[in-house]
Amino acid sequence: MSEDYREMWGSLGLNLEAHQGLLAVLSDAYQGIYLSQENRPAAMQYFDFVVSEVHGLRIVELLKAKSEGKLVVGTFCVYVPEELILAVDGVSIGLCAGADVGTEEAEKFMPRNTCALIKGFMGFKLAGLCPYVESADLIIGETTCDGKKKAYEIFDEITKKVYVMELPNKKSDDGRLLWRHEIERLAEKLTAVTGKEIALDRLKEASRVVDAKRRALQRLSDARAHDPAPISGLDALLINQISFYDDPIRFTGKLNELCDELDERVRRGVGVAPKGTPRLLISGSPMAIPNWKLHSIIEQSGGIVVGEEACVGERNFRDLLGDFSTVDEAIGKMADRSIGINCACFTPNDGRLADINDMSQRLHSQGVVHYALQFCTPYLVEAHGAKNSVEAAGLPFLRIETDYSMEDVGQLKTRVEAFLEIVRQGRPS
Ligand code: BJ8
Repeated sequence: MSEDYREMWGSLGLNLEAHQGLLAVLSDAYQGIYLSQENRPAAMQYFDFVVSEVHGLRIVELLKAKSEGKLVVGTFCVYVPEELILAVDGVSIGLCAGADVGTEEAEKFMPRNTCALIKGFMGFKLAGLCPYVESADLIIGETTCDGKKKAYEIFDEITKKVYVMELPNKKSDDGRLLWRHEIERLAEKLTAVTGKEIALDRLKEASRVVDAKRRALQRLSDARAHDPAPISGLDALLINQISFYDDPIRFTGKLNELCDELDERVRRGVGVAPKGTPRLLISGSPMAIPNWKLHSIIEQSGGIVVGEEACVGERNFRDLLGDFSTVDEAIGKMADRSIGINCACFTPNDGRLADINDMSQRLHSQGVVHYALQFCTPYLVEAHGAKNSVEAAGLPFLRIETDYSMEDVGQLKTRVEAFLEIVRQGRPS
């Protein structure tokens, strides 16, 4: 951190000693995992800077926005339409959930067999380690998996800030209608809290900003289809993680600069790993920052990750909202766009199987690693269908179930190395 932010963290009620310890661990991990990579694009410097200021400068910006009367809204899921938050001049931020912190505190409220992501967001709050949750005026939850929806009840008891959107379980006509009503209800809630109506011109501007961000993320994804890959999977994952909490206009500008550099690399045949390096697609549970575990194991074992069929990845940016001429039409489009996301919380969810195979083809992936957090029942169960579908398409498949701890890294590395050998030989596992 370039400045001393202790006063600010203290005023937010963080546990200063524990927070200092967390930042020290993160900085070491970043050094070891990110800064030790070779031949990174020069434009990654901006994203390195953002990470170094994740609990510093960005929080200063959020507090400044609050002092100007803007609403800071924390979210946990890509079903929450960012456009609506921006249309009331709000700031949308993804909340901390990607590290094993405050587990002991979280387990006082949640069963031990709860996924690491849920224990992570509870733990960050309970241990006084998340300046985002403290800065947020409103936290939007959703009825996705059972763990999350029940955790939000307790999270609201603790923070008094949670508003929950009801997501259907099925993509039926009734399900779509329910979801459309939920988006209308969220619009009313945002208007009630801010006193600002959702006006067409503001919504159009918000949509332009969010779609531009999605387009830049699509460019990044397209660049990864090349061999040699112009950027590591680790760096691409980091950019996707940052897309949830950086200022969207600045982020889009910087990402487009990076993509220009990647296009140039592709033209010159420059890669971060030699041409012919085994290419893997990851599919499954989201990887919130600073969860870099699986990408780092794969890339340190001689493979390269070329895409993420995940919410911190393709599901977040694949579809644009596009143009509309009334607020009502925009709300209908928001409902259709987000319900097109193939999260394992839906049944049936065959669209996800098609997405995995489409991405594998487009990104020239030679194998699929299915990643599910321990106790994440929706994704753990869907691994069965994903395996059948990927193998039927002729690609090898590896199923990983893990958490945020480092205890199984050795074992995972052995399995990934064996899988990469299978991929090199070009045969299904
Ligand atoms: S749209 S994936 S962001 S719900 S890892 S908490 S599913 S037990 S996060 Fe998700 Fe929205 Fe779906 Fe995406 Fe539950 Fe699994 Fe934990 Fe999870």
